[in-house]
Amino acid sequence: MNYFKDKVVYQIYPRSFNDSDNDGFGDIKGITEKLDYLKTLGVDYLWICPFFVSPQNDNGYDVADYRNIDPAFGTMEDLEELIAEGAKRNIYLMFDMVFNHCSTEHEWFKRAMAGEEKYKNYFYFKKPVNGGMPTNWVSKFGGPVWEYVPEFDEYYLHLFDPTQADLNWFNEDVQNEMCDILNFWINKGVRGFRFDVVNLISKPETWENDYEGDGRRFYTDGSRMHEYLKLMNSKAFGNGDFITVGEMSSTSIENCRKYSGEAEKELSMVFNFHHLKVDYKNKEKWTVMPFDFQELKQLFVKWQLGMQENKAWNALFWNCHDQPRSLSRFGDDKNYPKESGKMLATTIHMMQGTPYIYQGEEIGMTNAYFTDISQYRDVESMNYFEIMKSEGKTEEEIYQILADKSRDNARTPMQWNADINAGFSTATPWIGVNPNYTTVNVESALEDKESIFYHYQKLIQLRKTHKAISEGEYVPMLMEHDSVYAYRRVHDEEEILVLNNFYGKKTTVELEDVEGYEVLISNYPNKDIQKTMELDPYESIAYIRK
Ligand code: TEU
Repeated sequence: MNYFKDKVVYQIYPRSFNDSDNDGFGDIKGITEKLDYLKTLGVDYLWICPFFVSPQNDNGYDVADYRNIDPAFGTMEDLEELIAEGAKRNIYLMFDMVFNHCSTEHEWFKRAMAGEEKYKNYFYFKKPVNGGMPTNWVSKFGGPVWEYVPEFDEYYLHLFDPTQADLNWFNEDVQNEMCDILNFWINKGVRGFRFDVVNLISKPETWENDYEGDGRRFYTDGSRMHEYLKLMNSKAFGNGDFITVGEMSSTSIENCRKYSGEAEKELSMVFNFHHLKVDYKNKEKWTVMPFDFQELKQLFVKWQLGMQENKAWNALFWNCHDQPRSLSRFGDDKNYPKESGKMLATTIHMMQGTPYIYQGEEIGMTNAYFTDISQYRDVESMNYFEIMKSEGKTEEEIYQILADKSRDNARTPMQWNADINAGFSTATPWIGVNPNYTTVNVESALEDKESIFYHYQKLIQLRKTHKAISEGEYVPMLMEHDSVYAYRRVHDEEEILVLNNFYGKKTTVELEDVEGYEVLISNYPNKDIQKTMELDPYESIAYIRK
C-alpha cells in the first residue's frame, strides 16, 4: 500500500499550459513538449484536467464523449504519444473523470431528450411538485439546480451548470458505463484517476426542500458512496498500482477516513477543501477577508491526525484550477514572493499525504488582478458577477471580490519565458497572460539557483530519500503560537521538525528539545536550532535528526 507515498503529482490545466500549434489554446502536444521540464522538477504523475470532447461551457468539465479527445486539444495519437513519452521518463498520467454529470451534448442526454426511456433513466428527470421545482436547492454555479423541459413537463437535475446534467448512479447501466470508461483508459496505459466531485454521486432516495441551507446536506457524502467507490475499485482500478484521488466537496473527515482508509479498498487519497475556506466570511465564498490563521492550523492538525489514525491518506495542496493562487492568498506576492512561496511549499510538502503542485506554483505565479469583467472567462465568475450586481453590490466591490476569489486567477497561461505571451503561444491566448510574466517565468526560475523552483525540486527529492517525510507519523507542535505552524514527522530511524512563519514580521519560538538537529531545507541562510529562536518574515526551516 505504500507505492504512492513518496510520489508527487503535478496538475496540468491543458488549455493554459502550452500551445504547440499556436492557436491561443493549450494542447496535448504542448504537454509532451514540456516533459523534460517536468522531469527536471522531479514529479512522478501528471493529473491532466479534462480534454475529452466537450462544448467547453465549463472548460471541459462538461464531457460529451468520455472516450475521445476534443479536437481543440489534439488527437488520440497525440495522447498515446504523451503516455509513451511520459513512461520513458517515469512520468505517468492521471485522468480527470467527471462522473457526477455529463454534458447535455452527450449522446445519452440527447437520446433522453428524444424521449428514450432507457436514457431518461441515466439522469434525474422529475415531475413538478406543487406546480414548481422538485426542490429549492441552489446550484454550485448560482441559480436553481432544476431545468424545466416543456416537452416532458419535467425538470432535470444539474448541481452545476444547466448544461451539466447529473447522472443517475442508482441505475446499474450508468455504473457499468462508468466502469467501462475507466477500463478503456486503463487499457491505454493510464495509471491513475482524479474523480471530480465524486462524493456528490450518491443522491437521496427522496427529494425534499432544504430550509436551512442550499441543499448540499441532502446530496453530499450520500448513503451509497462507499458502495459506488468499492464498485469502481473492484471492477477497474483495484488490481494494480493505480493512484486514485477523489475530489470531496463539503465533505466530513468521518467519510474521508473511509474513502481513503487502507482497509476499505476505495480510493488512494482524498482532496478536501476546508483549509481553503478560512478566508470566507460567514462560510460565503464571494466575500473578502484575511485568512484566519488559527482556523487554518486547527484544520491541518485535525485532518492530519484524524486521517493518520485510520491509515487514511490526504492529498496535500494549496492550489488547483478552481482556487486563487496561494502566493497571493496566504503569502505576500509583492514584498516576500520568494520567501513566502517557499514557506508555503515546505508547509505542504512536509506533511503526511501526497503533495500536488498546480502548474506555475513552482515558479511563484500569482493572482491575475483583472480589473474588468471582459477579462474573465469562467462560467462561475460570470454568473456571480450578475448575482452580486442584483444583490446591490457596487462594481468596485464586485471587482475586488472577483480579483480575490475568481477561479480564473489559476487559469492564466503558464509563464515560460519573457517572450510574447509568456512563451505560451504566439497567438492571442484564450485568457489574458499575467503581466508579471516578464520577471515571473520558467526560464528565469531555472537560471536562479535560489528560485522557488529549486526549492520545490529539493522538496520532491527529500520525499524520496526520507521515510520520515513519506511515511512518518505526524505530531503537531506550538499549537498556541499566533504566527507559526509547526510539526514533527517521526519515523524509526529519523525525525523531522518543521517551523513555518506565516507572516511578514519577525517572531520568536520556544523549543524544548533541540538536541542533534541539523538543517534539512530552509528559505533563508541556514540557522542552527536553539531553544529560543527568532524567525524572519515568512521564514521556514525543517530540521532533521537521526
Ligand atoms: O469542482 C467542484 C467544485 O465544487 C467547484 O466547482 C466549486 O464549487 C467552486 O470552485 C466553488 O467556488 C469541480 C471541478 O474542479 C470544477 O472545475 C468544475 O467546474 C466542477 O467540478 C464541475 O464539474
